[in-house]
Amino acid sequence: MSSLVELAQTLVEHDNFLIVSHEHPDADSIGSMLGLFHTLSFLGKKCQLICDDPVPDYGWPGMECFRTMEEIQPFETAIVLDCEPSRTGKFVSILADASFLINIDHHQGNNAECSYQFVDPKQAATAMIVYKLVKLLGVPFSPEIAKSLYGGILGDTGGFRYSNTTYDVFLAAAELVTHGALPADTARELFECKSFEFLKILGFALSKIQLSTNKKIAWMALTCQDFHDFSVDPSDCDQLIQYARMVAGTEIAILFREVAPQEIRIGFRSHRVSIHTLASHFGGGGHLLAAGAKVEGMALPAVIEAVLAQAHQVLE
Ligand SMILES: [Mn+2]
Repeated sequence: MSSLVELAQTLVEHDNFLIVSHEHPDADSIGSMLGLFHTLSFLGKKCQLICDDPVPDYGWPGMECFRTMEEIQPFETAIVLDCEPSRTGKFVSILADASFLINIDHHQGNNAECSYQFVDPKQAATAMIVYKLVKLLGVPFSPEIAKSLYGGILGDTGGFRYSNTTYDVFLAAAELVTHGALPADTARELFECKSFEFLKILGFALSKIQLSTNKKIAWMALTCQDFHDFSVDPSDCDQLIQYARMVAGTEIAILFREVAPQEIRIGFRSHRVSIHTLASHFGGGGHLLAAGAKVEGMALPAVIEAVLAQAHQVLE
């Protein structure tokens, strides 16, 4: 049974870290990576931050330290944050070189094989776990650490709106604000600063939103051609699902993105019904009320049909 104290001890005992997270990093993966990077650096540890996808330009301290696959220097200990190691894309092979592999996550069902694993699905964000680690390690919250972790928590709680927004989350956020996190700036960076192209495709997606006959499922589907027409990267459009989720009276929201022919990314959101099993049915995973999957080898209309049929079963 792993504990946070043991995890803190494990970090102290190791050095020369490589920190990595999932593909298409979100606010929590970036915030927890940066927060841990600043913390380990404070402890005098050698540390590399790695990401091969474009990192959203939130302007948080340390973002300039991200390196690509080609720039990786020799390392000893790898830390995978906010996902299981198999979801790190092209870094999977690099992680095999680590003499010690640590996995820190809050996703339900993560039971990956590694040297040391700490998974707590009760935590609202991986940044919450890192926040607790920082305290256990006795590292003072610098503005750099505070801003990064606050951003991660704000991202995964949807701006303190989702059901994972607990008393603990508010306490952590308050402490981070004391140490330099900036609520208004971070909220704007995460939720209110969209590219012109994104707003155009949002308008298009809203005009195409669909509702099941029982009015319980709202979904949106965008094709490769749509992304091309609007000059938007499909990876930058995962937030569209927030809008499908707003339809009054619905239980489940689904976003289909055809990122390449016969490669469909599916996002699921729910207000109450667990959609975790729905996502795992299609090879994905996530949380009880927010999950995702990727289906390959099927065309978009067939995927939509299969997923909607399964979603109706979940509601029965
Ligand atoms: Mn997360």
